[in-house]
Amino acid sequence: MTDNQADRTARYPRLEAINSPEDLKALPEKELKPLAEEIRSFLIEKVTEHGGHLSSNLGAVELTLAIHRVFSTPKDHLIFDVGHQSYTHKLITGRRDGFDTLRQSGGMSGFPKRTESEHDCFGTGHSSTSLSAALGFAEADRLSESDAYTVCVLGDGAYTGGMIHEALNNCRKRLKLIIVINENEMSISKNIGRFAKELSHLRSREGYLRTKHATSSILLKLPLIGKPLHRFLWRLKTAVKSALYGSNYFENLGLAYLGPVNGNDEESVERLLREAKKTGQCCVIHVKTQKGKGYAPAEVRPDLFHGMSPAGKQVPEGTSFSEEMGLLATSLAIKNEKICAITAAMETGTGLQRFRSFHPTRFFDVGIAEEHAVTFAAGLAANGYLPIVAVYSTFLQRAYDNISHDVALQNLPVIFCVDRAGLNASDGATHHGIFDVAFLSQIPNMRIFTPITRNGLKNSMIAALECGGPCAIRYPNGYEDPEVVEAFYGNALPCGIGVRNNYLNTPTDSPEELDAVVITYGRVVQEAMKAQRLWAEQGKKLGILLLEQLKPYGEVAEEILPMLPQKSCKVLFLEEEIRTGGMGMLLSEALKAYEIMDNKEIKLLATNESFAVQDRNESIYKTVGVDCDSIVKALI
Ligand SMILES: Cc1ncc(C[n+]2csc(CCOP(=O)(O)OP(=O)(O)O)c2C)c(N)n1
Repeated sequence: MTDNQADRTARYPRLEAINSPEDLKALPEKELKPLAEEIRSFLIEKVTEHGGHLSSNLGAVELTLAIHRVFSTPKDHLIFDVGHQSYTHKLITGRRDGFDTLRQSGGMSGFPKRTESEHDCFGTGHSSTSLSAALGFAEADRLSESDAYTVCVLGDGAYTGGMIHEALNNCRKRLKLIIVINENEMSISKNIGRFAKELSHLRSREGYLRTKHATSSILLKLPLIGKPLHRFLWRLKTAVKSALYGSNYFENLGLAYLGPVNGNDEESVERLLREAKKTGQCCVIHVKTQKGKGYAPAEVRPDLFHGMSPAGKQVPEGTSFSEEMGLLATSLAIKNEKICAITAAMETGTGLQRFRSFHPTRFFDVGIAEEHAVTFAAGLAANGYLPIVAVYSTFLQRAYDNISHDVALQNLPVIFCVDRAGLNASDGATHHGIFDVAFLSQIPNMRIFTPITRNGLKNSMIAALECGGPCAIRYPNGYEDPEVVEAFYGNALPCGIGVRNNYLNTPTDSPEELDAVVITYGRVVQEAMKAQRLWAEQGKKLGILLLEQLKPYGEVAEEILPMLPQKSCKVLFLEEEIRTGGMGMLLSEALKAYEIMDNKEIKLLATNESFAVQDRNESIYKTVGVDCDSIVKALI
């Protein structure tokens, strides 16, 4: 046993003895509370060190223990919505050591992953998918006459997503499906909207199902009068219950509803789950938990500990792109009363807090509902307003048809502020923003801006507001790089947006001095600059063209022409996005129409053709093949 292991065994004796759900099932009841405490301490230690989701995991400890004591994965199927609360599940299913590599290159994912464990039957990361998937599992089990159960766990935030309600609409009573709704009154920030209110109003009916089950079986056994009497009592009970409690959404859909119970009390949850299992039918279990439980700072401000960075990560001084967007939108909206801002449950992440305080009537948090956010914006725009939809690149994916059919087809002036564009290292495949350029490029009428400085962001916002049609402004997570500002803008911060270069600094400089040109946009320009320095050491001159706008590609191509050498040379199109349908393909195509390109050798360097993996910030460019070395190699 290593010192490390010995230390862990001393501090987490119960947890160290749990290597599978069977070990948990064998644990005496009185050991569960101390085990939950050990799990919390372990999670706090590991997540504060490596980063990850903390508050949601601390809230879901007892709930997860109860599920694993009542059901048996992998035979039974357990699906976590978003999956950011699945750490206890990972601990119980033999992945304790994985917490030392959490969210790192080649390490354990922060989300459930089919390739990671047989206990992760379905991968998640984006919200509100769990119930549709669970329904698929349950129907498949019905078809194959399996007696396996499917349990899905979703938060009251996920419950605001339309897919959950589409799936509820399809739920059938006779499925071995348990839907656990974990209400903690929080999405990332405070949960809002009608669904959240309705959930919190649902009143306790503990024991109801047990009584109903027992009464039903007795009545139905009575000859002749059994069935009609059962029907009569059922109607009477529904009427009385409705009068007492108001109507219950789930019961109105024909599903059994149990709860709410304290989800941080393992015994209560376990009892409810066993009751639900006994019915053999589809049940909704409602639990209430405390987000951040057991860690005082997270109990007070669960939003601040929703997602944590690894210990020691330096946060640069200044204003992040998200904050800058929020500030710009707020000040532009003071002058222009038509500007509105919309977020899909990501107010803080997208920097819109100040907008909400200054312009509360023009701020809309629609819940985790990106499709709705976009079409809602289309409605506002069609009725004379100027909506800004601030959304992470990866979450915008699900609103593709809304952007195309509702916004672009009608050429409506909606501004998409596409945050976290590009690679987002440690969250992994589900969170990289590497598809937006490709999918937005296919949409007619759409303009795409790609600022990489705060000034560029401001100019893009102004241009977008003026253009009168749909625009996407995409920018990465984080802060502007002073070296990029220095190299491409010097002291003069230009108005307008366009193509910037860092090789025509004086009137006597000429593109003819260049040995090759890199055309790029976004944060990956930093890798091109490294390659430029490397080339300079060898006496070779690499020119970089930094694009602040991509689409319309024809306009951008025309702007580029005077900056290209007439002579024969290599031109490398570099992007941290997916290659197919991206800038490299489309802009090189547009440029090929000009004679100047006839003697150029075109190279494309982009994220290789797959879902990029999770990694450290420092190594992700190398992993996906768009780092400095790959650039140099491509130019040989
Ligand atoms: C489609 C989509 N939009 C946004 C997010 C970002 N996100 C991650 S967790 C979360 C809140 C989830 O709240 P809830 O389901 O109540 O779970 P809790 O964290 O409260 O346990 C959000 C908005 C996401 N994962 N997927």
